[in-house]
Amino acid sequence: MPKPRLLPALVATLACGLAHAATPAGTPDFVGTDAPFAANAIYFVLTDRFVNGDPSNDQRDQGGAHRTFDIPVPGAPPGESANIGYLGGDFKGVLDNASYIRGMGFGAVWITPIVDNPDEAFTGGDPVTWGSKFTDRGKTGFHGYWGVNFYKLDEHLPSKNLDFRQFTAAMHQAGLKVVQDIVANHGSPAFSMPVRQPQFGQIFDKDGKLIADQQNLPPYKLDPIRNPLHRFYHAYDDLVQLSNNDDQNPAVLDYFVGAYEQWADQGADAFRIDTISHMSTAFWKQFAVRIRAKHPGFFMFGEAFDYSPDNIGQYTWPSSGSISVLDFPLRGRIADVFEHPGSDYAQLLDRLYLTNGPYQNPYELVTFYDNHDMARLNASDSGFIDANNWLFTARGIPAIYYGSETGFERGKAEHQGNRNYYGQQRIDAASKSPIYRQLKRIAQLRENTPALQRGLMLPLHFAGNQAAFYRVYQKGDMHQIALVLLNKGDATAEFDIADYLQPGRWTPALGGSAIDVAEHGRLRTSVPAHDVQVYLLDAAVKRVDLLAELTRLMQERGHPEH
Ligand SMILES: [Ca+2]
Ligand SMILES: [Ca+2]
Ligand SMILES: [Ca+2]
Repeated sequence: MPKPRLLPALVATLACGLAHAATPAGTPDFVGTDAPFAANAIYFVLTDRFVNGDPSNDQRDQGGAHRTFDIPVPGAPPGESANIGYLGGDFKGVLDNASYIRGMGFGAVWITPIVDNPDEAFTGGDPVTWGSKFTDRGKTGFHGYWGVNFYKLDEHLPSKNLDFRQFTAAMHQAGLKVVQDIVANHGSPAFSMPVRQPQFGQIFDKDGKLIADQQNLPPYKLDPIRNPLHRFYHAYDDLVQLSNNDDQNPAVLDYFVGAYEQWADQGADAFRIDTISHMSTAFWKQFAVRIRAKHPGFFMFGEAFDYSPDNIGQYTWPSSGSISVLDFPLRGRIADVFEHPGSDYAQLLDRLYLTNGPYQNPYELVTFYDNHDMARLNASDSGFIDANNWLFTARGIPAIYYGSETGFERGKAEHQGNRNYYGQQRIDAASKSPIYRQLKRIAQLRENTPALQRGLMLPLHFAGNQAAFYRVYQKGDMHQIALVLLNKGDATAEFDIADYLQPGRWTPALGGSAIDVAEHGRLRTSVPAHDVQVYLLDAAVKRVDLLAELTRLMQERGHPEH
């Protein structure tokens, strides 16, 4: 994992929020992660579907017979819609709402791939119908995952005086980091077209020269030995009709290292790696080493779309490049718990892997409940509020998909509204949503509470509608103990905490009265329905059994073989 380093912002937070003096020498470190990026919560936008900030880059006439703008999915039930064309969202739309995102308590924005995608709708594959999966006929690269030139911005994104470098600089100015979504596994759909289309199945280099071309051939008909334009690809398929980049070919590695180094040089702060499990760990190891040679500690997390922790854990190991992953296994349980009011918090416990787990460092996983490739969380407003209260207090780096702050298109999968256009009007009205108000409260709390961002997690009580746990950050002369109490029930819940409870004055971070806890005392309090309370004790850990338990958590954190 990236070398420990404290961000100036975190140091400032720690300086004003935490006790410094009176820490005895030799105080042990209790740290979930020191990766600076873990201080941020992530807001994920599908750029084309967030806000159209500049109609002049919409390319509404693009594509000729295979036009690309505004293509509704056929077969929508009354009152519903989905779209597979471009809808105009761009860098300016994201930047115009930087203060909205920042104000909600997020420190980073994950944007979909920025590289050039084909300028026509795809004519091969299977037809897109309402709710269909793995269908691409008639679809465009509005999502950005069909790259043809990975060194070039797609023309729908920038505006005058707002190229990528200017975009990242302005985002940084607004207090937001930029997570760039990157693809190396595939280019665009490459075969099954009735008539060959320009750009599809082709890849161009930095100078615009054609370096790979599948020529509309099925993969098994590729001839990499004799045809240099076929050498970029495997002669077997991978995902639908997408070209399958040859991860054994050093030229492929060079091409993508060069491209993504270029974007990192232009201000990307972190990478989200698409389809990481569709390429070898040897490829990613070399990729990560080369990116970090120029950008030390560069944070990356991969999408291995797999609910098995044993399958996805390997990507986080140093032998695979120390790349974190999206926490799919926990996501499955989060949906089970927060979509179903009668559920039990204990279902989350065995997907945390706080000790001797499959991950190099479970505290660096990116946690989430839905995204663009699955149905959005199908929960009530209360369910969303409860899910957010969990995500922003438990271990991991929370990522929220655009629109979730208002329950936008809840329960909807791709081709059913999942990726619909959000727009300025909904953003301007977001504060009317109870989900938004509670999300903002808990996200801002995480932003101001190092223990919630990066502290060790010690579960106390997970049962029915209640969960209680500590988060502890202690390093050098900085220390903070947080006690998190969650209630996802419809009635007020009583908490009576005694385990590992250190004496002192515990301050409620979300309002209420401080509680003085005596030696071997208890902390009794109530938490309203669908709410959270966090008590903070800004003190070094002194209680003997708490010291012992945190020492064990620290020693057994991560994968036992590393
Ligand atoms: Ca636009
Ligand atoms: Ca394009
Ligand atoms: Ca592949």
